[in-house]
Order: sequence, then structure tokens, then C-alpha cells
Amino acid sequence: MVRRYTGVQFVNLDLLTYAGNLENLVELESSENYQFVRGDIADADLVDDLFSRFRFSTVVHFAAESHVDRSIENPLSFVQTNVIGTAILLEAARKHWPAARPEDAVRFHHVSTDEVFGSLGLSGEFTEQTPYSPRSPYAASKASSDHFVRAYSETYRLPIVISNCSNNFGPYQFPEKLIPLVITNAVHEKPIPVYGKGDNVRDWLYVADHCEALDLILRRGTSGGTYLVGGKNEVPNLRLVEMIVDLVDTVLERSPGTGRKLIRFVDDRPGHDFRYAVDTTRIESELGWKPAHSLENALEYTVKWYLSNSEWMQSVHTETYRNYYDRMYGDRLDTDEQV
Ligand code: TDX
Repeated sequence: MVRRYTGVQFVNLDLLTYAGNLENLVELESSENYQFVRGDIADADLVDDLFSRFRFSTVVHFAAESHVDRSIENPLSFVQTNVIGTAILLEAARKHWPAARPEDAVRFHHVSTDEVFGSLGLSGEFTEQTPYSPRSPYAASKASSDHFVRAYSETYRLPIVISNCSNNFGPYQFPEKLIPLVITNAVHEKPIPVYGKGDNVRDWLYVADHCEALDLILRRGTSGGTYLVGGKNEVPNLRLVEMIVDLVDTVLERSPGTGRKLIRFVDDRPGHDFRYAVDTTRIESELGWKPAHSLENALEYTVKWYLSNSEWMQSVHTETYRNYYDRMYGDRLDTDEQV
């Protein structure tokens, strides 16, 4: 669902790297108050130029390298985008909002992760006061960017807000993340890798619930504050994988247990965080937010979405979506800018 905001101009800056897919935003293309710019948040000249041209009042910073396994393979790309890119956005905001005070109508919202807090044991939850203890290069890069955002608030009085969410899922998610990966492999009857014994626990947050939370935090959150956002859906990985493959069996009318035969226990992720869980008291009591979707219903919807969007799945697998930008915008570009 796309919510329409009237009287607000949106500029979407995205580099369209491997997971960026403009077809996901096709509903927005024709909106008069929406504009797409292909570019890198770590390109200081471009970011400065965009601030000058569009005179932004608000930055909602979602742009990040986000996959833990990739950060283990290639940590420096996470430093480049997540740390340097965030610092460049902050510098532009500092320059273009010189006299901004926390109560002003400008706002820099950094969308971050609960992984900055490290790993929990069998009990307990992260709160807004939990000390940072990142354990993967991805988590370290997001922790660093959170620290920069907070430092700009303290040092330059930049009006900021930070949200740290648990594991997102839902339609359009790139199939490197656990849920779409399991759906995809189950459909194609390919092996489903479960790291270690599958007893690591994640808290799953449906993407639409996350979007509602972000909207509230952006508009009504306390300047300088942090809000944790979680789905209250803690499940060990193996149990989640079983739920997904059982749903795929049901929807495809396969005999029960077909999907479970595809599960393979593989070497654990190095430094694999055992458990994440977040205390959402602050966002509930201050902003009146609660997740509206149960894991069971949202997971069923998500499985059905992937199964009925086989063209989207196919385009992601064959990477044909990468041509979409050229089809939409190619004639407006120099050839050396083309994907
Ligand atoms: O093939 C797999 N097998 C497996 O057992 C994959 C891809 C994952 N896993 C496990 C690792 C995790 O315990 O499943 C769990 C979820 O894995 P991911 O989908 O890779 O998510 P995670 O590592 O928990 O991080 C995610 O949530 C926090 C996002 O990728 C981050 O961007 C977000 O900040």
C-alpha cells in the first residue's frame, strides 16, 4: 500500500546497487510530488547539490548496506556507505540547516537496527538505554553511524531522531534475507540452509508495521531521541523456517512435509548473534504505536505474495530488474552513467 502525502515533495536518492529495484516503486512513478535521483549518499557534491536545489526540510535516511553475511565478506563497503555516507548526509544537513534548533521543523531521521546492541541470551530485551555492543561488521557500521547522528545532535544541535528496529519482513524483500530466501528455495525445491542448529532467535517485524512506526517517529518523536521498534514475534530460526515451508506446501498443495525435507543444517555464521528482542514501551506509551499484524497472518500474506509474484521473483533472479532504470530514465542520462 502506498500512502499519499499531499503538499509534500519527495526526493528518493538511491544508488540502485544489487538489491535496489525501481520496479518496487512503480506505483510512485507518476506522482507529481515524487522524484527519483540515482546517486550515492557518499557523493558529497551530489548530496550538497540536492540540498541546494530541493531545500529539504526532512531527511529520512534508510540507505545502507544491510546484509550481515555480506559484511563478513566485504566489511569496507559497509564502512563506505553506512559510515561515510551517513557522515556526508549529516554534513550537508549541518551546512544547509545552519540555525536549526531541536524544536524547528527540520528533522534528520536515521533508520537503524537493534543489532547495534549486540546479542542477548535466553532472556531480557534491549531498551533505549542498552549500551552499544555491535558484533558484526554490519552492526559496527550501523553503531558508528548512530554515534555520528547523535554526535551531530549534541555538538551542532542538529534536530535528529533515531529508530532501531528488529528483523523486517514482507513483500519485495530481496531474497538474501532469511524469509524470502526460504520461500524461494522451497518453491524451487532447493536446499534450505539453516545456520548452526537453527536455535538463534529473531524478533520479526512486518514491514507495514515498521512504516507506521517510522511515520509516527518522524512526525511526533522527541528530537534527539531514540525509539526501539519490534514486532513482539520472537521465534527460533528453525521453527520459523518450518512455518514457512509448511505454508508453501499448503499453498502449492504439496504433500505435508515436502518442504521440511529441504532443510540443511550448515556451518554457523561467524560471530552469529544468538538472540534479539526489543522493549517497545517507549514508542507504545509516547506515540501510541503497536504492531497491527500477527506473525502468522503476515507470514501467510508474505508467502502468498511471493508465490503470486513469480514475475518479480524471476526478474530478481535473472537480474532483469537492473535494466528497468535504463528503460525509465536512460534517455535522460549520459551513457557513462547508465547501469
Ligand atoms: O540462509 C540463511 N540461514 C540462516 O539460518 C540466512 C540468510 C540466515 N540465517 C539465519 C541468520 C539469522 O539468525 O537467520 C537469521 C536471520 O538472518 P538474516 O535474514 O540474514 O537477518 P539478520 O542477520 O538477523 O539481520 C537482519 O535483521 C537486522 C537484517 O539483515 C539487518 O539488516 C537488520 O538490521
